[in-house]
Amino acid sequence: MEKIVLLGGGGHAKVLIDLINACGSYEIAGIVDAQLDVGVSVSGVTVLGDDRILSELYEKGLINACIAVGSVGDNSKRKALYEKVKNAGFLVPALIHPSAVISGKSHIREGAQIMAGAIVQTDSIIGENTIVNTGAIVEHDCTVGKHVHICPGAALSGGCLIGEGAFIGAGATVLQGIKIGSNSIVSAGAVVINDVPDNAKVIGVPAK
Ligand code: JB2
Repeated sequence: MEKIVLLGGGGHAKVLIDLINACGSYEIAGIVDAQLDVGVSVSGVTVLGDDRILSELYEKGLINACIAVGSVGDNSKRKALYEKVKNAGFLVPALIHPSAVISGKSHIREGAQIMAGAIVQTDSIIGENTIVNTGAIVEHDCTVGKHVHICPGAALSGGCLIGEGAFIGAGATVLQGIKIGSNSIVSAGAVVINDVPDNAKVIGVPAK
C-alpha cells in the first residue's frame, strides 16, 4: 500500500486519519506538525518532526501528502501548505470518505477532502485542496474553487459559484445560483440569498 504523510496533527487531522483508515487506500506514515513534539501519538499516528523534514521524507520515497491543517474562517494557511508541498514535488491525492455520496458526473480535484456523509451532486466541481466537511451538501452544477472550506452541515443549492479561499460556515445555506466571492466568509447558520463580493463577511438570516 502507498504511504502518505499528514501536515498537521490537530482536530482536522484526527478526522482525516479516520477517513484514510476507512478508505484503506493509504498507509499513514506519520505526521509533520509545527508544534507537536516528535514521537507524540495522534489517533495512533506518530509525529515525525516539523515541515523541515518534508524534503528528507520525499527523498526517501514518501511522495504523497495530505493537508491536515483545517481552518476556521481563514484558508490561507491551508493554501500556503498545499503550494509548499506541491512545489516540493509531492502528490496530494483527493480523499473521499466511503460514506460520502459523490455523483459519477462530478469532478473532484487534487487534494480535495470529502468527509463522512457529505454529498456532491451531478456536474459539480470541487476545487483543489477544498474541504467538503462532514455532512455538507453541494448540489448540482456548483463550481467550488480552490482552498475553500464548506463546513459541517452547510448546504450549497444548485448552480452556486464559490470563489477561491471562501469559507462557508457550519450549517449555512446558500440559495441556488448564488456567487460567493474569493476569500469571503459566510458565518455559521447564515442563509445567503444575494451574491457576496470578494473579501466580504456576511452573517444572519437573510445574510448581510
Ligand atoms: O505550518 C504548519 C502548521 N501550522 C499549524 N505546518 C504543519 N506541519 N503543521 C502546522 N500546524 C499544526 O496544525 C498545529 O501545530 C496544530 O497541531 C495543528 C492544528 O490543530 P488544531 O486542532 O488547532 O486545528 P485544526 O486545523 O486541526 O482543526 C480546526 O479546523 C477543523 C476544520 C478545528 O477548529 C476543528 O474543530 C475543525 N473541525
